[in-house]
Amino acid sequence: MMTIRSSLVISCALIALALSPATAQQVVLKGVSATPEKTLYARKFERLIEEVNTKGKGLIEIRYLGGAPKVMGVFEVGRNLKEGVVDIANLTNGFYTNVMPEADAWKLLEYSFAELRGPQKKALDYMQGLYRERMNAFLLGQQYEAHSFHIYLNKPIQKADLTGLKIRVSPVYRAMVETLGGTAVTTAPPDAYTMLERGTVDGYGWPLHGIFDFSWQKVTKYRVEPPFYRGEMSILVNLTTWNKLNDAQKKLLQDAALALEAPDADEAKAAADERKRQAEAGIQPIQLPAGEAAKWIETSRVAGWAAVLRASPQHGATLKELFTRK
Ligand code: 173
Repeated sequence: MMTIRSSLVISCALIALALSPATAQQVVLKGVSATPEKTLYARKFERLIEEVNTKGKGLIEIRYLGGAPKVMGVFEVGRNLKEGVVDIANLTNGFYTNVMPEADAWKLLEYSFAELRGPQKKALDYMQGLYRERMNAFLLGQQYEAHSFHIYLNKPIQKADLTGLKIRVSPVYRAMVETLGGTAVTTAPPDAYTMLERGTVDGYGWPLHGIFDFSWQKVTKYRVEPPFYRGEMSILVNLTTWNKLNDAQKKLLQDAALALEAPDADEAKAAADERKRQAEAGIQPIQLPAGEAAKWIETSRVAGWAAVLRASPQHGATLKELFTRK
């Protein structure tokens, strides 16, 4: 039988528990994706939100405001994260170079996410320092590392040469397109459809995956092979918000994000399926001849690093050192 004394001990323990920070009122974070809701490059982030909200009941909730450009401009997401208007964001490097020019270097990284978490941790630590300094942010995790980029065109090319062509870009492709003689036009992804339809641009840069989300197959004739660079979508948290979280809240977010860094097991098949799906939709691959293909890749790399060094004389050389294999 429970004595008065033991029930008193239990009541005191319950009161203490209720007052401890771990059970303080749950935190609500405002979340935004820089890619439109329910598109490929928003989906993993949306899954993370569901998981955190399910497992974190009473502890933490991510209130999903939706994706850009519906809820805010694509190139505003990084700035809004920095200013704390947004607490957690899903965005790729090319969308926030206006806040952190060095983010552009992610596309040139020659290591896997797993290596960044292990033997190449100093590269990740260096970037965390820049996130802190430039945008008051913490990089929670990255996704889609096996995804690389293509130039899609409506006029055929035979060489690594974009002279006379106007290409929709995000900052990811700008240096490459310009070095190959093309004219780069920066737009938010959903704007590309009308521009292609009207012939305002002759093509665009985009990863292999995801063009069907925007119906671009209807206004695209060619996809140039080979792919170049390396994709990533980062999940960033405003650092002031992050620092206010308790250990349990941090762990829940961190574990969910790290789970997304694991490579997709069926990536090679998914890439083959996507090429087939594009072919069936009428998009022809342009296979550049070997020498031109090599020039295509080399130009992307050389022009990419030159742009990083130009944008960040202070950190560019260190990033090149940390990001490339010897
Ligand atoms: O807008 C883009 O073409 C771009 O840079 C990008 C990067 C990763 C995923 C989707 C788009």
